[in-house]
Order: sequence, then structure tokens, then C-alpha cells
Amino acid sequence: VDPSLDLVAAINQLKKEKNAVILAHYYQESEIQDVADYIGDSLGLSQQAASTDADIIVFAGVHFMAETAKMLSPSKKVLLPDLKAGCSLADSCPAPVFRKFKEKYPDHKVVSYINCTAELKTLTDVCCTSTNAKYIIDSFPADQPLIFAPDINLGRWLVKETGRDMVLWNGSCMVHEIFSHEKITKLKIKHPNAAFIAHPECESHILDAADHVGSTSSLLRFTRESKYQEFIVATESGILHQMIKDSPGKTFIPAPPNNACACNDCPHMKRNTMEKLYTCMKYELPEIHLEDWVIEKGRASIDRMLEISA
Ligand code: CIZ
Ligand code: SF4
Repeated sequence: VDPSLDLVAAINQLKKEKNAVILAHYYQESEIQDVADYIGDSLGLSQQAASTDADIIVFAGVHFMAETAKMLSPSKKVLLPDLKAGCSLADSCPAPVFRKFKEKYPDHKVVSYINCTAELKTLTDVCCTSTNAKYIIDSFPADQPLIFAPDINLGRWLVKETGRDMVLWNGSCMVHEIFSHEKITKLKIKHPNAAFIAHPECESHILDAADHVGSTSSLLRFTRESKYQEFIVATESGILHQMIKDSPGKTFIPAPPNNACACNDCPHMKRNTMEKLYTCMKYELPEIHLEDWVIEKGRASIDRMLEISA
């Protein structure tokens, strides 16, 4: 890419020319969020993907999210700026291994967090997100045994919140499982008036210390609506961009991980760059392809989620 090219202008031009829509996750770098048509968490973006009348969906996020967009809009071209933008959580539950695991529990229904591969969705009865997970679980009769996949931290939190025992798959997110309890405790002492907020993909000892636990959009709403002026935020640091935009007078401190970094970025999300966004729109590559049976079977689990939470 010519370094003198105005990427923002060029991307906006391509959007118009090709009737393309850019959906960006809150964990994308700020510049990408600012050029996007919609910014959201995985639930909000999949709803946008289902309802858009654009010809091309450019998904600035990770692979499983672009797959979900393709399942919901199979006739559209779905592009992902970097095909290697994967997800440690989705990767922690390979469908062939899960299929064998599931065979041990023939009476169980499967609820899967939407952060999983398209193929895992074909083995799932109902998908959920962290926003609607409690509601989805409660929609099953109390005597219906359930398997929850793939995130064990979210699963444990849901067992606690719903009072319902579930068989849990042992997967996790590399970003949310490395927050340092010790460094967070020190930060809380230094900022006694700050609210500590966390995403339920964090480990239970982190969640136990939180003033508010919620999905990406719930955390954003909490920072906007609560009376607190200062927040320590235990989730991917990309979300701070919208928090600061929504509440310019408030202070946001990213919770530190167990390494030398001051904040916690998802390396998969950050594979997408403005340059890659531009070239992907220009050449309409790389494109997401899914087999018809995967679209059909996987989509049923998302449709059930959207029906139940409507
Ligand atoms: O960790 C993630 O990738 C999350 C929380 C995604 C989402 O938007 O639900
Ligand atoms: Fe996957 Fe975690 Fe990155 Fe989200 S933050 S895309 S769950 S690795």
C-alpha cells in the first residue's frame, strides 16, 4: 500500500463503490472502529449481519464472528481482513473432539457460547452470548441436563448465577484468563473510588472481586449509566475507546495482566489493520466460505438463540 494513501478516504470510497458495510468489534484498534458502519459485541454484530442490505460484509473481528455473519447472510460476500485472526477460545474446542465428548452424555442438550467455530455450532442446540446466556439457560426445563461449551469460566459463572449444574467443557480465552489478581488489588487500593468491572470470561477469583460483571455491551452501558467516575476494566482493552468516547469526563484504567504489559490486547483481534482492511476491500479477499450443511445446521443454533432472546 502506497504510504501516502489516505486510508480512511480510500476505505470510505470503496464502501460506496461496492455497497459494502464494515462491522467492527469493540476489540478492534481505534482507527478501525472509527471507520466502521457498526461497532458492537458479537451479538450486536451478528444481528447487524442478519439485517443488512449491503452486498459485501467486511468483518473487522475474528474468524468465528465472520463465520457467524456468513451463516446469517449466506448469499452475501463476507470478507475478513486477515484469515489468521483466530480465537484461542474457539480453538480450545475442536468439533471432532467435542463430538466424542458429547456422545458420553446422550440425554444432554448443548448450549454453546457464540465464541466457537461454525462446525461446533452444528453440534449445538442453542447458541448464547454473555448478554443472553442466563436467559437461554433458564429457557430449558429445570430437569433438562445441559452441556455448556466452550468457556469454563463463563460456564462456572453461569452455574453460580442460574443455580443449575451443567457439564462444562474446559476451554478458555487467553486474554481473559491472565488478569493479575495481585496487580488489580494494588490498583484498587490506589483508586479506592473506582468501580472494578469484569467480563465473565475472566477467572472466578477475578469475578468474585468485581463490582459489576457483564458482557461487552453491558460493561459499556454500566460505565455510561452508573454514578462512578473511575473504572478499572478487566476485559480486552480495545473497549476503552468507546468507553472514553461515551463518557469523556470519566477515568478508565485497563486491568493489568500477569505479564509486563499494562493492558490486555487480543493478539487475534489486533491482526486486523487499516492497511489490511483496505486491501481486503479492494481485492475482495480473503473471503469466508462455508459448506452448505455447516450453514444449515450451524445456523439453526443461532436462529434458536435469536428466537428465544427476541
Ligand atoms: O472475548 C470476546 O471475544 C468477546 C467478549 C466477544 C463478544 O463480543 O462477546
Ligand atoms: Fe477469542 Fe479471547 Fe480474543 Fe475474544 S478476546 S477473540 S475470546 S481470544
